[in-house]
Amino acid sequence: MLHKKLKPFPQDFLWGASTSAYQVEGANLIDGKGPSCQDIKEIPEGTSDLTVCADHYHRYQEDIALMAEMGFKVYRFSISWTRLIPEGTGEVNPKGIEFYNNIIDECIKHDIIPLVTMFHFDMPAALDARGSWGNPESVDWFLNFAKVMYENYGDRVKYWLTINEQNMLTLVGPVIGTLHLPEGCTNELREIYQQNHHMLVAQAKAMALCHEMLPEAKIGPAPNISLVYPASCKPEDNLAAQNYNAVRNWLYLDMAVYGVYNNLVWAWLEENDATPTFAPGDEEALKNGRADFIGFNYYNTATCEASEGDEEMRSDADQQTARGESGMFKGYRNPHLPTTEFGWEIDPMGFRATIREMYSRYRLPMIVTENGLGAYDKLTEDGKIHDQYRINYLRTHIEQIQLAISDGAEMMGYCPWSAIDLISTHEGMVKRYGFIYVDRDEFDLKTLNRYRKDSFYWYKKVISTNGDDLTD
Ligand code: BGP
Repeated sequence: MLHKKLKPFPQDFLWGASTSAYQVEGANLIDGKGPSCQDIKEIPEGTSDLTVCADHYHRYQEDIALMAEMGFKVYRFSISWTRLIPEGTGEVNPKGIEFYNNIIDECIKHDIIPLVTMFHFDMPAALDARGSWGNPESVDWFLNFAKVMYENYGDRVKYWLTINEQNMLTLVGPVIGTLHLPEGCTNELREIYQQNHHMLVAQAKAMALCHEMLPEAKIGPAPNISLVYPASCKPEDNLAAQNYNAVRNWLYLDMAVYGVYNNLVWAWLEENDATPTFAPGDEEALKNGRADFIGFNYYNTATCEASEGDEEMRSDADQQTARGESGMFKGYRNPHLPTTEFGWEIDPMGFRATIREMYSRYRLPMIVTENGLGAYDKLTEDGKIHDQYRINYLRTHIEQIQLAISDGAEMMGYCPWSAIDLISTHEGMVKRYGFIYVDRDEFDLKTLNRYRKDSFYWYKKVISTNGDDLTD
């Protein structure tokens, strides 16, 4: 659709950016924090561990002041489960409660709205040892954690996100360091989708509890949504794209919004003897969990072709590279899209297409909870970081949000990844995303001083003009 005149960003549009606890905080076993699955995982070779990260734990005041300087309206961060409850259940850690009180108060002091992710890839190690999300009790563990957060922070936190990228935990858990498979597991697919089911029920119950305990607050999911294109106009490829769209995207949003399993996914699970077992009350619980808005992460689209059912699927897939499922779809490299230095395709127009499709399916306001470019930034001798490539990436994506708004979609805000440099899920510190540069290398912690990148000044102007001026 060509627009003669674009609609402006809403006046109360929430400009900001995101981080997650285990990637930014460091201090991973300090002040009573228990280990999470991230602290006991095998660190990918050549990448930093999580002991220091960006040292946000000790420098959050400086970091939030820099966010305020950019004009942030919102800061999306996650709460570490094991900082609050070191063993995952039982004793609450007062120092952990205090730390997030400080973060929230610091945001409010600067007129920044805290947007809290309740779970970002960091299952308590003690609960991992008890089966992680595969244990039916995980629903209650999570609900208890949710209650502790609502009780302590609900007076000031009005926007909540449940589980970050549940779809990626399910699709590429080993890459993120989260998949827990019990010994002797004979049907991996069933095990994984049983874990997924527990997360879905946990999310639904946490949303219902939020509405009960904090009637003023709003809560939504935060999956990673990438519209899937067919590799060609062959009808077989189109069906494959529908299949992957269902498995990757709609399963999660159909559940968060309508409380039902996506029918294509269910049929595929049935076909593979992998349908999850429902505990008594699950069906009702899923129906009762109601998202008020949709948070979603977008990095690029996906493309796939038909699967004949007997081919080998690639084994190196991560969040943004489609693998394939025999007889359902097969990942395909889109030849029309450039890629980042780390091999992720770049597709701003696909952002608009994704937003349009989501809005026509779900009709809920949406906030972008991640979007961004990972690159090898360089600090110059005079303390500058010339990240024009990041500005280009962000600008072209913000343009597409405005086009999507002009198409009639309801957008609440934009929180790119990431506010500040932090550790990547599996590619270390050198894969930087932030507006704020952190002076450290993969293994050399250097000064940990903060520097404003070129994108910092650019984003500040974008925010101050409410998205009217996207020029350099
Ligand atoms: C998302 C995660 C983030 C983040 C981002 C970038 O999948 O929610 O935690 O890290 O992707 O990915 P990566 O760190 O792999 O570059």
